[in-house]
Amino acid sequence: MEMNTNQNNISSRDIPVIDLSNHDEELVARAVVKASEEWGIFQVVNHGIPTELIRRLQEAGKEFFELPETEKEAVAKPKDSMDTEGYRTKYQKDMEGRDPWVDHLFHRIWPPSRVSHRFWPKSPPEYIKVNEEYATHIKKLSEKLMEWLSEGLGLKREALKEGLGGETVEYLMKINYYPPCPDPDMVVGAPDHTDVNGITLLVANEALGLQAFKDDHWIDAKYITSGIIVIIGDQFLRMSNGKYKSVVHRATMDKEKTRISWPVFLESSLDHVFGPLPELTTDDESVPKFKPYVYKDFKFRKLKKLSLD
Ligand SMILES: O=C(O)CCC(=O)C(=O)O
Repeated sequence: MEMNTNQNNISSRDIPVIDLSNHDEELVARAVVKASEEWGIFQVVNHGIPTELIRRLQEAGKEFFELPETEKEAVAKPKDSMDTEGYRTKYQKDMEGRDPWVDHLFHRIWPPSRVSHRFWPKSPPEYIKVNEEYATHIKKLSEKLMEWLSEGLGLKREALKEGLGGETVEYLMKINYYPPCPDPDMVVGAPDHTDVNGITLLVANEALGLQAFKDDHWIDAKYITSGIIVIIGDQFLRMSNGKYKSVVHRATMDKEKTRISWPVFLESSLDHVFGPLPELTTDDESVPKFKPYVYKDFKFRKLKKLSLD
């Protein structure tokens, strides 16, 4: 059946919420695996990242975006840069040609060898410290999730992390800043898409906007204070040989409130080759459903909307 992501069908079903503080780790791991198989998106609570740190991260990001444009331009993405890092304002039309209504900041937060402070705001002064602390925590949480997801594939705990590139896996912080929008039909926040990377961990402020597409319906991601939304991306869909879903999602606009979101994308370094994990396709019944790709080529083809095998 063809997927119609344009319809405005909103469902009252909720994206799964998983409490990581439950002492029965097997139960938690099973919930993470099930949500990744059936939804490709879920929200985790009591995940070990201090509420106060998330509050400080949000405050620092908000303060940066509230600076005058000239100050934000200090970390602008250079015009001739082929890389993602830097600040950009309203740049990409959606499929229907609607104008975007969002400003972005991208910078890597891990590994240290790939961190360039050139693109980290110097104002507010605590921006750097908060992001460094957040990087340590998000790395730990994401590695735990990857361990459970690897075991859910019947593999050793390190399998997905290693398949994504091990210690060379890059953590890319993005801040989306969506000002209030008087006419949401004319502009777009984030258009329908799946994430190109392995897995994304996102926090947002209290203005609603993130929606996931499931069973022909758009489903609102509920706001939970300090909740972290986990999104399975194309790399994990492929590495799991189709077992984990990369969810179609979008961000809508609020008429009155400014919405801000902080996704952290875990992705391979550009020259890394990824594809269905070899251990999953050893017997005759489990043929690889996807071809291996150098991540750089995969990203390029996806961006240019070229076919992908
Ligand atoms: O703002 C959001 O909640 C979603 C953002 C998103 O999907 C993206 O930046 O790729």
